[in-house]
Order: sequence, then structure tokens, then C-alpha cells
Amino acid sequence: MAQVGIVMGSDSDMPVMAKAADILEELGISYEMRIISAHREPDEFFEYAKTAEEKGFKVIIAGAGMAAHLPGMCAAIFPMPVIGIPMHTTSLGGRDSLYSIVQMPTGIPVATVAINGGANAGILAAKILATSDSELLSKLKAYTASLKDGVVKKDQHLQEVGYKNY
Ligand code: RP5
Repeated sequence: MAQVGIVMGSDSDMPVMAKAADILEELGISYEMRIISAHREPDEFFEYAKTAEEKGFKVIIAGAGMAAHLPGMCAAIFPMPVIGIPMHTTSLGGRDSLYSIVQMPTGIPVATVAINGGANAGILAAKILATSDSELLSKLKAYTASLKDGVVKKDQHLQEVGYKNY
């Protein structure tokens, strides 16, 4: 059984959604990834959202662009957390996606990450699961420590070579 459902409105969203999947794989979290359009195939979408709980999902990561109703409609049906990823768009720079996903009515929240924030969506899903999984929590603490180490190494390199040779 997959712990996380990853769903996107189109295959054009894949480069961003892949970053969420990469994080889940790195942390050993099982997931199912689907392309389902709430607008172009509403019946398939409803079947997906209505069966998500019985499939064992604890979190859904939903990404969409433009009039991005997929995450909000997942949240309307699925009773556990939904994380929304607004896609960057050429026409409105992703503000259309962002506003569509983040401005949910009271009672139906979508935890919205930044435009194209695929990696953070994966990390947030892991953090939600880690509230009841101490082994996963340890992995997340190690991941956070590795971020710090990365910055420390960059600063050390800067001090060694100076900014002109960085
Ligand atoms: C949305 O429309 C998708 O999530 C995608 O971000 C956007 C464009 O879809 P395509 O026209 O590339 O299929 O439903």
C-alpha cells in the first residue's frame, strides 16, 4: 500500500512533481503517481479521490497549473492532508495556479507550497508522516543536518578562494 498519492493534472507538470517523488524515494516512503485531470476527465478524478483513503494514502500531493482545481477538489473529498503545488505558467507566472490552490474556503484547507515547489511538497508530506514514525523522523533530522553541512562547506570554500574565484 502506498502512503502518499502524487497526482498531477497533466504530464507537463512532471518535472516539478518528480522532485516530490525524488524526496519520497530518498526517505523510503512509498507512493503512487498518477496523471488525472479534474477538468478533462471528471469521472476518473472522482473515482481517484473517493478511493484514495481505502488505498491507504495518508497524504496526497496534488500539482496543477492555471485554473488549478485538482488540489482543492482532492481536499474536498479526501479526509487527510492535501499538499498543493502551483505550477509556473507562461501567461501569468503561476499566480493563477497559486491563487487557485491557496485561496480555499474555510473547512477545506490545502497546504500550499511555493510555485514549482515540488521538493518542499515531498518534504512536507514526509514531515506529516513522521509525526507517527520515529524512524522517518530520524531520517528527516539527518536530511536537515545535511542542508546545514552544505552551506558550511560553501562558506568554507568562499573563505579559501575568495569571491572572485568562487
Ligand atoms: C492543468 O493545466 C495542468 O495541471 C497543467 O499544469 C496545465 C496545462 O496542461 P496541458 O495543457 O499542458 O496538458 O490542468
